[in-house]
Amino acid sequence: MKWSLFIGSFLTALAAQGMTLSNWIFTKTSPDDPQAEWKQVTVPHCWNAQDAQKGGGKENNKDFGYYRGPGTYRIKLPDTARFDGKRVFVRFGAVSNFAEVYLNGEKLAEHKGAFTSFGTELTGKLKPGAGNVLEVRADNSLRREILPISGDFPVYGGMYRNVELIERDPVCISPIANGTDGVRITQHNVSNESADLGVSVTVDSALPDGGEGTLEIALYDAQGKSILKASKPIRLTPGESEHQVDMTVPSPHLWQGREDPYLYKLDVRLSSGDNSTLLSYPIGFRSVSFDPDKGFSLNGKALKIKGVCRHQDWEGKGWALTEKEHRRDLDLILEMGANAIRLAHYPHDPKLIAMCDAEGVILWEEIPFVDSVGKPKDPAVEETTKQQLMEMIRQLGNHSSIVVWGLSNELLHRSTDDPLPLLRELNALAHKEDPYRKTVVAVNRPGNKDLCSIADLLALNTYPGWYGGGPEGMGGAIDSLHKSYPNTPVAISEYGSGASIKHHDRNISKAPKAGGKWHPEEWQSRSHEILWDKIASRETTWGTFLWNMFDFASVWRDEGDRPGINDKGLVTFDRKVPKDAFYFYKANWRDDIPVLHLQEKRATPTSDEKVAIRFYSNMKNNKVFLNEKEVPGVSSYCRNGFATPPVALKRGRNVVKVISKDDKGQLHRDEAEWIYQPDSKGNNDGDVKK
Ligand code: GCB
Repeated sequence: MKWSLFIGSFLTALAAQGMTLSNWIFTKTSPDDPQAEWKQVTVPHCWNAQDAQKGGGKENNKDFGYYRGPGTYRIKLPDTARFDGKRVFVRFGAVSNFAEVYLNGEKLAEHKGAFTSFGTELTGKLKPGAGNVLEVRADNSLRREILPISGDFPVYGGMYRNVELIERDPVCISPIANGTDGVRITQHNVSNESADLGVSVTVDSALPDGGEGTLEIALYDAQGKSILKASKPIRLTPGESEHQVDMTVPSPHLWQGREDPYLYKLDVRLSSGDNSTLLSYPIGFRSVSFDPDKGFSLNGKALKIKGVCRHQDWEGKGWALTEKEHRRDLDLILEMGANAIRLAHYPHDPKLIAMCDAEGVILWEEIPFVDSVGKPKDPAVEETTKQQLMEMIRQLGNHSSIVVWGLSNELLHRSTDDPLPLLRELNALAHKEDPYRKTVVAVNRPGNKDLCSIADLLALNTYPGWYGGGPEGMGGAIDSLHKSYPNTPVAISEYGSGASIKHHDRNISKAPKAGGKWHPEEWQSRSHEILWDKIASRETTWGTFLWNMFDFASVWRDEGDRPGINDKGLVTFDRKVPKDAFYFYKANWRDDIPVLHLQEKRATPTSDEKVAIRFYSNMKNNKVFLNEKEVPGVSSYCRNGFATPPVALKRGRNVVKVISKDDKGQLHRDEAEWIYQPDSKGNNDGDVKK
């Protein structure tokens, strides 16, 4: 389709802040080429939704195996008549990983970094009428100065979060200051008695003398009752000016994580003559602390962080997710009973983070400083990395759920030059930008004292039971980390094993080859049972985050049941199948509902005549039946995991059933059909052979 023949039209849904621009046209060829082929796309859009998920890349990142290059989007803006007397801004949720913004061919802005928001003002540049064309030239080529430049996940390309057209009065709260919406909220000294609340507002005045205005801040409780109001007259300068209002909230109802995620509503209003902007924010008041011996506390109460890590890609969608996919991810995480997420390895969508505020989920958010920095002394690398950190903190810092900023992951793993001087600067910058949150680095080289002593907190990525040693090694890993850094609060930032739902071996007793093609699901269950046991019996971490909640794309991997995937997820890439290990955690992490799950349902047909019947249950009264006959001798073999002694299956179809009684006397059941075929090839291997 030719550009001249077709052009995307503006859209449509009115979002809280503005108008969402979703119907664009797109080309990978040069937009200056009159023969360029354009196609209609809906934003959020990702141009690697297919090719970055099929594998075939090389680990050294020189041959990615998926398209990394330019892609251009165009849209025709609405008739300017509707903006009469208003200022017009555009804000991009995220464009990967470099973007230039043009209006009617004139370049207005550019942005580096794939995960943070940015914007620009269109006022004064728009031609009257309906002919204005907004163009975004995106590019996800590898650029040395834009991290990440390493990692096992793809840097998908595209305009993959929402784009908003925002109207404002001439004197307004800036909707684009450093990609924020102009309001930064801080909280500190939070207790049952009071909380110090700071609201800093970037006002943008188009008046030649700046003018005057009033800032009004109002806090409402969850029932809408007014709690606190403050009003401050302000003198404005032309362009942007910063204004701060500090307040003390008396006797706040605290945000107590999953137990009680209580949110207030904070209204911020700017008025200046007839001009006004009103913005509202949910806010939960909380204090957190990290202790090297006792772990994490929320509002002075010890809280065991049961965390998972999450990447933001979905099968068939790449990074182009809507609220629906974020919600599904969070629902699965909550169903399993986790209370914390490490948002790896970059800033995630504020939509998901807002859901976590409301659900009481504790968050670790981080910048994409992964493995390697390439050339850290290059000023361009330093500048862009600092910018990514600053933008993350300013854009996401209003969220009560975020308790820690991650600065790096596994540095020195593939480094060329020394990344530590830059890491030190990042640590200082994080504290300057946000004096009230701690910093953390995730390492896989705990012996490097220099690296491990830079941030406030330390966390270890460790894979006993997968990349070497048995899962029992987790106990020693935690203990020796604590011993080496007795004054630093330590966490486990990654642990886990790969698993395919198509590979089965009921008798597996040691790890398969990590890089191999045979990843039986049962090993993931066996290893997590032991890993979690070691974790649960220790108080000296401030948290643990399993790797990973979901399978994710990993172009250079060729392991498990298909190329291009990291299958350490507890749920499949398409989010359709929770693996058995998901239910192990659910049975251990949920104490609010009865949980029962019969394992190895997919391990059929089987050539094993005698099998132990295993299940997870958080109930005490459990009975197992094989072909309607009760199997005696059920015993516990791990935390909330039970098994029968080996029992003989009959040839052909067998019905296995577990019935459990909860405290209220209610019965719960789970069952499966297993086909015993003595001649079936392989060992309990379903339809896939070793
Ligand atoms: C790690 C990395 C993570 C990988 C993971 C793995 O330590 O931090 O990005 O995906 O190992 O699965 O190997």
